Parts: sequence; C-alpha cells; structure tokens
Amino acid sequence: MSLVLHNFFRSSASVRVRAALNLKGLAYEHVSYVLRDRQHQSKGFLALNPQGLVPALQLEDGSVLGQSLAIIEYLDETHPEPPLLPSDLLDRAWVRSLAHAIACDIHPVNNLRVLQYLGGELGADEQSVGAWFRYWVDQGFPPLEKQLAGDVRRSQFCYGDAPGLADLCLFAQVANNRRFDVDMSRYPVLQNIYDNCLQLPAFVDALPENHPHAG
Ligand SMILES: N[C@@H](CCC(=O)N[C@@H](CS)C(=O)NCC(=O)O)C(=O)O
Repeated sequence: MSLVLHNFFRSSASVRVRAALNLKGLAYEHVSYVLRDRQHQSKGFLALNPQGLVPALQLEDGSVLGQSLAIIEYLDETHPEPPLLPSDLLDRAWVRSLAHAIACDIHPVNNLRVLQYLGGELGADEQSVGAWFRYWVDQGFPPLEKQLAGDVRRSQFCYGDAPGLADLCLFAQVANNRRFDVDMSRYPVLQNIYDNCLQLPAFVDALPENHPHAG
C-alpha cells in the first residue's frame, strides 16, 4: 500500500504536508474531501481520523496520522533527506517557533469552521468575515516579519538556503491569504520567502490550484 494523503485542495494544513511530501520526493495518492460539503465529517473519514480535520496521512501499514506538523516531523524523522529542521537544537526550536507562530496562532482562528461559525450562527457578512481573517494575519505577521528581518540565519528561506518546516507553514499561509486580499506589501521579508518557495516545483505542485482535484 502506498502513502495516501486525505486532504482538500484549498486547505492550508494540507498544502504544508503536500509540499513536505514533494520536498522529500515521496509518492502519494490523494483522497479528497470537500470541506464545504462536510465530507470530512463523514463516518468513513471520522473512522480514520476522529479529529475530523484534514490532512491525515495513511501510511504503508494502514496506520493514520493527523495534525500536519506531527506528520511533517514524522516524515522528516523517517526520511531525513533533505532535512526540514536544522541539526542544532536551539536552531531547531527557533524554526519550530516560527512554524508554530503560524500553525498554532494564526491558522486556528481563521480555520473554515471558525469562519463558518462567524458567517452562520453569529450572522457576520462576507465583508466582516474577510476583515476577521485579515485582522488575525495582521496580528501574527508583523512580529514574524520583524523576527525574520533581524535574523542572520535567514537567507532565501526562513532558515538558510534550503526550505524547512517554517517555510512550509509560511508558504501555505501566504497562499491562503490570496483569497482574502491580505496586503502583503507590509511584509516584504515574508513575501520574499514565499517567492523563493515558488521557484521550487515541490511548493508549486502543492498549491491549491495545482491539486488534481481542485475546483
Ligand atoms: N492543527 C491541524 C489543523 C487542521 C485543520 O484545521 N484543517 C482544516 C483545513 S486547513 C480543516 O480540516 N478544517 C475543517 C473545518 O474547519 O471544518 C493541522 O495542522 O493539521
């Protein structure tokens, strides 16, 4: 059995894992879920991943892993080349801290179920939902921009000249920002890292619009 990625084309947590699999050169199959149709809440998917969130990666032995960062770190530990985290322990923690600033502090408040709750139960109109999304990005991105602008370890990517865990999270977030008209001119360092990711097929192939089941 090959690797199977349960995912949704537009999901940014899925984009992170797709790019990681691509960087590692690992082949995988897609099973796609349309989140707006609540396919990720189906009995079948909940049996695989009781958290009911995508992505989930089904391994060769049939076991299933949820949570994109756990999946990426598992892939990095089982397929160490190219590494997605630095070898130095302090630098590893630094890269994780950048990744978590996005994956733990920005992404969760802008997740589909949060936006749906705002637009549904709380009656927010489309404009307000967009403003909410931008507000939380604009809370999280300025400190990230400042941290990376002042860090000598940054080069083409968040850490050095090869992409890693933090770039996967940044790339997915910036790609998602496009849907909500986030003003990226405020974040030249982050935009530059995103642009550098776009030079690599591993990232381009992971974009929502290049997903085999996009639409
Ligand atoms: N912390 C999780 C987040 C996963 C997550 O929230 N995925 C979103 C798509 S990006 C999802 O499944 N949303 C479904 C929903 O909001 O109902 C991870 O990193 O994998």
